[in-house]
Amino acid sequence: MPTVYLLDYVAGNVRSLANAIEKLGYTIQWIKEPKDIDNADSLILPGVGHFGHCLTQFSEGGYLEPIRKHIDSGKPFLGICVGLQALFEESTENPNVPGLGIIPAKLVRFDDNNKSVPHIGWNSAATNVTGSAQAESFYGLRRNSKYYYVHSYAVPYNEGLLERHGWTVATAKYGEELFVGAIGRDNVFATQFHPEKSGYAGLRVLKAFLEGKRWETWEDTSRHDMGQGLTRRVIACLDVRTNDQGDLVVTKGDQYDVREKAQGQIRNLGKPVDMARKYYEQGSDEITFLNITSFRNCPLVDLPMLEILRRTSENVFVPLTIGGGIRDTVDTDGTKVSALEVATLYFKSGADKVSIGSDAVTAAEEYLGKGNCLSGQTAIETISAAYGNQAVVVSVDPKRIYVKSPEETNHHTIKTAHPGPSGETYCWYQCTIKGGREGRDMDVHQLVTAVEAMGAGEILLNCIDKDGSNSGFDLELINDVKKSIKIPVIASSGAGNPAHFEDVFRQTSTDAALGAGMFHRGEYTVEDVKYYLAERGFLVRYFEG
Ligand code: 1PR
Repeated sequence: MPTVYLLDYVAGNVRSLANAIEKLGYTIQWIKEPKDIDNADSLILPGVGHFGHCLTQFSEGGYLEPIRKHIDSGKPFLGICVGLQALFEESTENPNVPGLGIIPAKLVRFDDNNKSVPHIGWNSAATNVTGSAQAESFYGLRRNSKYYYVHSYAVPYNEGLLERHGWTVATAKYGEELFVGAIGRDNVFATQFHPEKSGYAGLRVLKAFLEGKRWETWEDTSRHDMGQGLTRRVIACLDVRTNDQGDLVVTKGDQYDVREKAQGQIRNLGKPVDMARKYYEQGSDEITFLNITSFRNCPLVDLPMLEILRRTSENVFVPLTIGGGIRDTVDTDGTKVSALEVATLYFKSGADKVSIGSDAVTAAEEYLGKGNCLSGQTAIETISAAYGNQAVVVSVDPKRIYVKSPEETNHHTIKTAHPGPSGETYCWYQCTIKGGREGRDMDVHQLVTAVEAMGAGEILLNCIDKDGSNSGFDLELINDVKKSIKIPVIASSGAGNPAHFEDVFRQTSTDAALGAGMFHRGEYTVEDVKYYLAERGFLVRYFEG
């Protein structure tokens, strides 16, 4: 089997890249020290995290010169995400740290005035070579395919500039900003997106690189351009717990109660790995696993959850998020284990993001209690420092509390169009912990602004009142949270049919929407939702198989 050399220099999920390469029939050789690069016929530089951190690690580890030498020798080189960024001159993320300077341009942060940053989701990577039935494909990139991006910094695209230096560029557009999505010249190819997380479209790009197929002619059978830009992200969520027989099953509650009303048994809706694969094939843009009883036991003995991730990531090539029990903990033998170590276990097993619930609330309470002072010690801070903000999702479990007027509470209220049981026209959203069992003296506005300051990269916004109700998302809550923060928001709880997804994308500026029960009960597929949205003018991504 042909061998590919992979440089694992930063903490990150390189497991999924290894899985994707192995799926294509190659074996992986990990580069452990600079001299190993001499043996590499084909070198891949993956990357997540910060530009400065990555370049400093190269430099301190003595990798910079061997990488340059590899590139100069004409042997194939692929850079992914920060691996692409490293090829440029510099980034405003860390202006004092120089890049490799192989490509004459620099990275700047996306403008967050009218859009969320980081840029997370599925976007295009389109070259100018388009149009005819016999199209030329650059490293397997296709005009109508979508690829998974997650980054805050990008190289703005100036038409013709990089081309004059011999580079071929594929672009993507976020808001009004056109940026470099992929770039290549001679033996060098790099993608800002993650091919290993981009479904079949991404595997095709990896395959083209591994087989050295820079240009390929293919039959473009699509009748029209699907449209460029960020697609509407639709996510399937699997709440997982042990049932009364001791098996890990996918379950689903109504307002977080997961027991059948009649027999009192845990609702068993299927097997986690099989269901994740099913949703991947229906076109789910990400899969989220929530270990919903994690607060009762130690995640380190929860090996089946790690096994679920390992097995899922072998065949599911979209981002995987795992939540439940991400916090400092004590193992059954008394060993203290930090939240960062718990997260590392999950990342090594194939997770791309961890989702923090209860611990984020307690950390935010401390942050606010100390006058908005960062400790540097919380799970959010330590994990985002090591793996990047994009790897840390905060899952919020709020409950609606009605009041007659804003003066009745110290909390941030909103005027609601859905009055309370006694006709109250205001409400606030109370944060809860332990799966909604314990309410805290903190509102959602306080929580999301605090965790954004602490380094969270995304908010998974549930709503206990709406969970399992099939009555649509809580649009008022979502709009209120979107106004408070710049990081992306995933709207969750209440989806009962495809029209609810249209409502949430039309009436709020949410960055993604998540459904659970309606998919698990087989009432609609993820593809049904995508078709419905596409018919109404929204840009979506379909599964390519
Ligand atoms: O507190 O860090 O250990 O994390 C625990 C995680 O488990 C949190 O993310 C919390 O939201 C979740 N959780 C805990 N208990 C439950 C429960 O249901 N009893 N599930 C629970 C939360 C909510 C959504 C659900 C949507 C969509 N699940 O993720 O999937 O509401 O449902 P729908 O479309 O069917 O309405 P920690």
